[in-house]
Amino acid sequence: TKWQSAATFEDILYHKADGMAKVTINRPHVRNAFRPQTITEMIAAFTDAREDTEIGVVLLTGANPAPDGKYAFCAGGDQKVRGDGGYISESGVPKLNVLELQRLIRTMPQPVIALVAGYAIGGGHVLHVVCDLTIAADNAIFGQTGPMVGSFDGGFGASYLARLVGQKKAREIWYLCRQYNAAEALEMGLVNKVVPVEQLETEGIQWAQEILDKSPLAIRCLKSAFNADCDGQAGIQELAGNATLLFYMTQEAQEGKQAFLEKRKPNFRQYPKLP
Ligand code: 2NE
Repeated sequence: TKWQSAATFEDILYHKADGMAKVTINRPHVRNAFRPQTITEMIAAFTDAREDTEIGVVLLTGANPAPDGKYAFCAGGDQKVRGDGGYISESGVPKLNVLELQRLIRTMPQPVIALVAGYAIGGGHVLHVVCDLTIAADNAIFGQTGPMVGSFDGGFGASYLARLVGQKKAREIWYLCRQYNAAEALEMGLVNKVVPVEQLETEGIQWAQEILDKSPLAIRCLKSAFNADCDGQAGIQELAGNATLLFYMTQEAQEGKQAFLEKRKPNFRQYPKLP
């Protein structure tokens, strides 16, 4: 795969190739922990990928290994810039914009695959949780730390995690703040597959290319259908948005628009009332 840089950022790398976009958190000196700027850049990259009609799958990963040889997907919010009202941005404003990024990953039409090598911890763990699929390297380590460091994610980080691994396991993960290895993560249904670390990207590309061979509208509708089961009215809105998109492609819907533009009464009687 010949990755081409798609934009230049400070905290992330953003590449595209063969129908795929790849977002790489690039702060290995802090185990790829994110500051507000990191999240702002990730939102820009994911928004670009969502709008790009050539992109069918997005890979999310961390830059590895760090100079000390250790691997990390993401160690969550950068505790060095955490202030009283959230994480302090360069402009001095506290914000938790990672929740907006979670919603973007969750609701964008294309599947997002997390490629996790090393630590996926805290808010970094929640990022892989909200991705559609997760492929783990054999050195991956998963866990939440919130109750240890005075934080928690009671949104997707709690409720969707419980959908993945069950209520008892999700409560264990949050209440005890233990770390789990790749085999344990696979067993509890937290990840889709475990591969040797040097094969992680190759495996992710293989999965992405298999998805890209499938009907994009079918994949899009399935993603929103899976979300609709968990996401309440917002999930139904997403699924319904796809129904509207498909309806706009029919002659019946186009008759309504055409009649309005031609200042005539629409002739909807010509269309079959399917059983
Ligand atoms: C990830 C972990 C377990 C790795 O441990 P280890 O021993 O491999 O590395 P070490 O020495 O702890 O870390 C290496 C360098 O990265 C920094 C460290 O401070 C250290 O730098 P120096 O102090 O040597 O200069 N680093 C690592 N994680 C960082 C972080 N999150 N913020 C700032 N610097 C960090 C170990 O590093 C660890 O436990 N990290 C902290 C994990 C954590 O508690 N994250 C925050 C959870 S809360 C959250 O993410 C959140 C939320 O709950 C709700 C909304 C939004 C965010």
